[in-house]
Amino acid sequence: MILTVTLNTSIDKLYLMTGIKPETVMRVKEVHNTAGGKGLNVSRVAGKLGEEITATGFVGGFNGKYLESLVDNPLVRCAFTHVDAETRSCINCWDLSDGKSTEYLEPGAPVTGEDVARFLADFNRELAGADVVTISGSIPEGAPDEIYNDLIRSCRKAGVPVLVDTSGNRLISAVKEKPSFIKPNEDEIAQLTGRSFSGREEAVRALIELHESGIPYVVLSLGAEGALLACDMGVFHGKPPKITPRNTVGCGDSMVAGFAVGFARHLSMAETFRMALAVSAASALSLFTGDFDPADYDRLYPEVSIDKVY
Ligand code: TA6
Repeated sequence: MILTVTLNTSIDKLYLMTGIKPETVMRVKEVHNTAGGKGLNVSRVAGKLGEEITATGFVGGFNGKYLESLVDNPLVRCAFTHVDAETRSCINCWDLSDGKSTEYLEPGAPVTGEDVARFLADFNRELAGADVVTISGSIPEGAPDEIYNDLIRSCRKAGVPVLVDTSGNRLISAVKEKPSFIKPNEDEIAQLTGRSFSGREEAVRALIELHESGIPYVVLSLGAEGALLACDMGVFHGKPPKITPRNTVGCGDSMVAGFAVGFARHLSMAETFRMALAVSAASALSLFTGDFDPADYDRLYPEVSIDKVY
């Protein structure tokens, strides 16, 4: 079972419009609502890959109940901590005329210290049955800045691999606890190593430095160019075949889902990396965040190239 943590869940609203113009009144052609927040995207994709998921985090108010009703994969069990604060919405405005999208991420309503204590009790109860844990996204106001550090320490004490996909100071702080997997962007790698880098060679060196600091798997996403993975066996460049993406929002979450499933199934590094890249590329072909067509995944999986670069 993969235990996912989404402290800042969201009703993700995809607005399809044509020719978005500022300072005008725009009519939205289509609205698609999904249970969102990065960890919910991870949950949906990992569930669609066939793994049993327990989804945890905060949900609250009418939006919280609506979010749970949107979780429709029987493999994904909702084990959220219910709070009074209304779950936020995140809006992705998609312009059909040029395929460009702009996201508006609400901060998330504040949670109380009592809410946090209940979540930690819920998390530690579910951790007992977990094979892998993923921790994704931002945290709502009221949650301690170090909460991810506490969760990582609990996972390490329980001997459960923990994948962390967050950003900024939370990632910088979480790395101190040596999680099993991180997926920093270039700016975060520069913050973590204390120096900026340019070019593939310097990126490889920075990933090796982070790996050697005690993080078993360090991934740098390269977008359409795939990703670099630093691990005990060296540094690998994985690249999916060229595709024409429809919606890249949530592709990073899909990549995390692929790694989590690979870890849960004790697959080899190569199979895990291939799965992560294929499902991330397949999710870019879906209009909906945190979704993919299994036929796309099956077609892309053998086409992924993985080369050892160090
Ligand atoms: O990565 C896409 C996404 O998960 C959206 O679905 C939206 O929920 C947003 O990110 C949330 O990001 P945050 O960093 O606030 O958790």
